[in-house]
Amino acid sequence: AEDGYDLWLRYRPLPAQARANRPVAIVARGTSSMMQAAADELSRGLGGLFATTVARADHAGDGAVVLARIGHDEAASLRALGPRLGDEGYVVRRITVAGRALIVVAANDDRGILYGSFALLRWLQTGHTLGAVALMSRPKVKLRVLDHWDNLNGSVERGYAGQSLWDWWMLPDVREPRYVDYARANASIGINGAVLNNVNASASSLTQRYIRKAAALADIFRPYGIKVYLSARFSAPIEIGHLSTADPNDPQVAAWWRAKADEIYAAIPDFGGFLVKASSEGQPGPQDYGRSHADGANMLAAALAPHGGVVMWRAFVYAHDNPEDRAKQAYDDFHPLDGRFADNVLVQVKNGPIDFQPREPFHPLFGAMPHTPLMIEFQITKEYLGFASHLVYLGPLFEETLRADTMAKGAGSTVAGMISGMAGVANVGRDRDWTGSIFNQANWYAFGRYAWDPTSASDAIAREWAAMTFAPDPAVVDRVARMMAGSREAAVDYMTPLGLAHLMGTDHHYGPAPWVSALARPEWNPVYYHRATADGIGFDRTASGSKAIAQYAPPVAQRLRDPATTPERELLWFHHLRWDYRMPSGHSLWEELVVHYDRGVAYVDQMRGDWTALKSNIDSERFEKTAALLGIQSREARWWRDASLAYWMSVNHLPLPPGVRAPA
Ligand code: GCW
Repeated sequence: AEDGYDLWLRYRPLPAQARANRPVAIVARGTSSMMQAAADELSRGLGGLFATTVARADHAGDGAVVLARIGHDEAASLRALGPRLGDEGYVVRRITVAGRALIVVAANDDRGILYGSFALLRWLQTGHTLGAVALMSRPKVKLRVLDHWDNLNGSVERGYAGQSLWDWWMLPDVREPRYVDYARANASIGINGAVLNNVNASASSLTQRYIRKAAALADIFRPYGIKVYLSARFSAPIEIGHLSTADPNDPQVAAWWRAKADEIYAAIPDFGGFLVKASSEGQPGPQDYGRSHADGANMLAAALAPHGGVVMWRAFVYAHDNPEDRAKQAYDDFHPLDGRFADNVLVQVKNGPIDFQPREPFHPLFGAMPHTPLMIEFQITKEYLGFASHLVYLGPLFEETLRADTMAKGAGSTVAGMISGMAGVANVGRDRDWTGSIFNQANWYAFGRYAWDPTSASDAIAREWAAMTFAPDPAVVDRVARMMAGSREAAVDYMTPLGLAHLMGTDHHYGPAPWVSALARPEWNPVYYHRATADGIGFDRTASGSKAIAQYAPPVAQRLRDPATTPERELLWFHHLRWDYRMPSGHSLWEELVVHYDRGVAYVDQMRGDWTALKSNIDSERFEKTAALLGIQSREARWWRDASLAYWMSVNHLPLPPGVRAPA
């Protein structure tokens, strides 16, 4: 059945004319489990695409696909390319060796060969011919990691695709085939790490029992180049170590973590390291003992260093009271610590300064920590973007932040150019289609492709995904890519246009609630963010307000200070403006807001129309489910628009502008 389980690795037969030049055998020059995984995938993939059996062989006869290390065996003539491939890079070429025409997948390491094998399959799946293959690529970012917010009881924080993939109860004995398929999907897009458990971590995940379970998953993932990491609860020495403190400066605490790291590495020799959420949202951390984030991170880093592990220390902090502006705290806490972290610490910064909103400006820590390796954290799961029911392609969101110019070292200091790792909060669960909807699979896919190359173009990724997921037929690809292209902007328009943020319902974050004002902490309330009054709307972050703009490099701050030079899409993030403020379009701010809400609704209707037009091109199971979800989205886009406008009108007492509302 077409239930989406195969993701983008469908391998349905290519059209007959594309099958002319078919591969005759797969020859692996090596015996590692990674080389085997690559050969198995090719045998499955080529077999499916060419509707034939492509067997493994030892002899590379004419028409064989050969996997070999650069400079060796059939890849001997490619030696000169070695230095350009580095670690994990690959080359796929059609070359003639002793009169035999071969397809050679070559790399300096087996991981590169694995990635090259998937790249060859992708080449074919996206409608290209075997004879024309000529691929070469290497990752631009070293750590490409999925963060699972999975709890040990099987629930997933902010997960909208069913229970956790990991069956902790049955592990380590029951090794579900699904774990292998998860690893294949990740390897196909270059993801090389997985943090198994929620950052709101249970200390139990570090007990011997759970280490054995994690080790079983690590064994399954290893052939696919995926390292396992764990979220570490900072107070674990108290909870499972029976110490009276977790103070990072206490030698007993440091010794406990060293012993714990030794224990983990005995079970998982290539363990990746720890992800830590500390002194944030009620989680324990070094600040409980009057120590800094650097003290905490460095203590853990010292325990991992002898084994080659890293600490990914999150900068998502808003612990102490910050009634003035929550957006400022991460910078205030971390900027002074630049240069004080151990070599194996990476500071993991969310894409924006608040929390995975439909749109945020880039986080001011990018560019402000020149002596600290940074990771960027995106949310793939759509906590603030309509969960699994709204079609929102995140490629443009990733692209917007990665291309943002921090100006930290002059023009061209992009976020993409300064990151050592990319983490994505996973959107997978036990649903048959993994992600709760077919189009959500595209966000997992796009995350991996961006982590490989943060300078990618979101439209090209959408087209690749569409071809692999549906069919490499231009009529399908064009239409699907068109739907995806503006879907995120549409969600911004009907939820939080012109730089508004955090207007979602309390706790669940689904649906509009801009009127909420009485929650215990000021920065939990939507009114804290929009600041709408009879006179105007928006959060003043200029010198007359919270001064958050000063956290950006001077040329950026300069531009943001003035509403006229602030990007329109971020206008109300940085400025409180009168309802009659004149927009470049000639509309008043109020009129412009209404235009955006309408535009968002209209886009959803257009997506529905596009999808309906694809009915004869898509199998009924995937077609019907997506159609139903678009129905929900169309209803809820209107809910967002109408509830938001009704609320703004109750505040500004303005009538709906005449003539700007599109027909319903
Ligand atoms: O986005 C918010 C979520 C929390 C989450 C937190 C974080 C894991 O609402 O559920 O907790 O961010 O990123 O730590």
